[in-house]
Amino acid sequence: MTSPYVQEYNGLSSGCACPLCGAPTYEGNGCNTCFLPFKVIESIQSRPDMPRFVGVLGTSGVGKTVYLGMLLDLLARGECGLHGLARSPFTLTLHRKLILALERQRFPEKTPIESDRWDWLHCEITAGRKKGPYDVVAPDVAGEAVVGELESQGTYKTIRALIARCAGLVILIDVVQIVGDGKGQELFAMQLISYLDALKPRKRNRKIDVPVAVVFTKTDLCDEPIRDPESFARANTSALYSLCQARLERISFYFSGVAGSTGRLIDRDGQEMLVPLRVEPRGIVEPFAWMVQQLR
Ligand SMILES: Nc1nc2c(ncn2[C@@H]2O[C@H](COP(=O)(O)OP(=O)(O)OP(=O)(O)O)[C@@H](O)[C@H]2O)c(=O)[nH]1
Ligand SMILES: [Mg+2]
Repeated sequence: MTSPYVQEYNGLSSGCACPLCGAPTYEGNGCNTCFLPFKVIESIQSRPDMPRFVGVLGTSGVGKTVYLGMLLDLLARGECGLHGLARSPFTLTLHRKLILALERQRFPEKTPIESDRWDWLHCEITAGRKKGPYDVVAPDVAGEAVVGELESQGTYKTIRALIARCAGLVILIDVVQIVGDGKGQELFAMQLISYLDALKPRKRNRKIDVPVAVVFTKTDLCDEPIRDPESFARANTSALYSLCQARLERISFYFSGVAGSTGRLIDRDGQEMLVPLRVEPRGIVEPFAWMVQQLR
């Protein structure tokens, strides 16, 4: 049986429209415009309804891979009233990479910059009785690609297409850098919101309707527990906070942490490495749960 989705996009005889950017694609190939891999197109086409694309974005080293891998683990078990069922084997690759790394008391490898090497997730999400189930698709992108696209638009077409198309956005911010008085993380998040603003068509003077969750990561490394993320954002990232209030219709602030305790190892080359000694995920599902509740 052909799914309604395929029929809808079968205007072209040789293939279908790319579910991410809308450009024509050809049978058996990924998208030549935004580089959405064929396996993702195929997985989406096998489903009856169009998925929601979600962006989980942040600079390199902010914790995207760790966050997404742990999110998949918790969703598979069912947390915060959310259940996630992997809809494709490639979803399990991202999940497995994190779990295998944590089992060895390591963090996963950094994500390669080439978009054809990114892992993707495609999950069916059930959020209680009121909503769903519906599908969510998200890539685990490299931070350099996000920064590169913000700095030179059109350089990383997958990132551009994702920001233009996303139904929801999770922006990760490294809390250690914020507490250390660095402005880079805040400026990155502001640039990303401005880019979203530029790409999302809407009526004049209206705020951006896409729900945005701002997540301060690695809170396990903070000396002081942070109790109220919104007050923390207002006090420590005031320019970002004001921009969010001015431009976003739906915004919420969160904290997350995956490691319960960490240690520092020095390898043979004298390189220092942070390793997780204990795994104690906190605040992983909450931002995602808020965001999927907002998705229309
Ligand atoms: N303490 C602590 N450290 C973390 C946590 N998450 C990530 N880290 C550290 O941050 C590093 C980078 O995490 P990744 O998830 O690989 O970061 P990323 O955003 O995917 O980075 P790119 O792949 O380069 O874009 C890890 O190797 C850890 O050292 C966390 O929850 N707690
Ligand atoms: Mg990564």
